[in-house]
Amino acid sequence: MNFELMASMMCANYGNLEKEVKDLEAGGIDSFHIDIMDGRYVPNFAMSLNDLRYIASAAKRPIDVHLMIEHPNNRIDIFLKSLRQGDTIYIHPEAEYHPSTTLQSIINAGMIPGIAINPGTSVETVMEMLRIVKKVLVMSVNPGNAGQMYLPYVGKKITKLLSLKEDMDFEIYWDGACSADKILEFAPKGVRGFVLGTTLLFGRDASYEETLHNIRELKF
Ligand code: S6P
Ligand code: MG
Repeated sequence: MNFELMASMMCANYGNLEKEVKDLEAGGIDSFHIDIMDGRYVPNFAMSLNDLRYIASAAKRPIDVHLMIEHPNNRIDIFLKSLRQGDTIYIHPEAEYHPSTTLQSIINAGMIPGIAINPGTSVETVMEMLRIVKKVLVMSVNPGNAGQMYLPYVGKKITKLLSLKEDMDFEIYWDGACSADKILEFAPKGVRGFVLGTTLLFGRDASYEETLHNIRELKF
């Protein structure tokens, strides 16, 4: 089965970030998920611009930036300059007055545009943006922290998005409390990728290579 695995780098060991990047790449990670927070849109400060730049310089695989900041359009150039063509930027539509303008800036810079949808945000309220973006990051926890519990009501929203993705030409990605049973259930249904954090990848006895291999083989 073809699905992508992303590493949630706010869960990585900051004591040796370069080794983390190398080990994850050697283990077969598809991309690095960078959670940028401003302490306003979400009540936390996870990663910052310098973390993003460092990981982008150390990594060969693509970067996915998940912007949990107010009015990303005010600062989008800074992020665009720190990335390579083909990297992804997700914005939260609620955090922006004119999210389609921000998405257009991302497209014009040669990056992949995405939106992140909070658990309490309906598909209907982002419907027009589904025509613009290539990726939809479905939050299955409220944004702001790693290590939270899965919110089961999000499952219905994924079903709705799965029914729209072909016609509207986007792929669905999962972010939050991603466990083995979620991959087993949703990868066959067409969810394209999964952000892995404390639930499945980090802080375990197994090496990244072993864990990622087992996930790809669906050996849980
Ligand atoms: C949450 C953030 C996520 C987390 C991820 C961590 O605000 O957007 O990307 O880092 O959910 O994974 P886990 O398995 O600890 O929930
Ligand atoms: Mg995230």
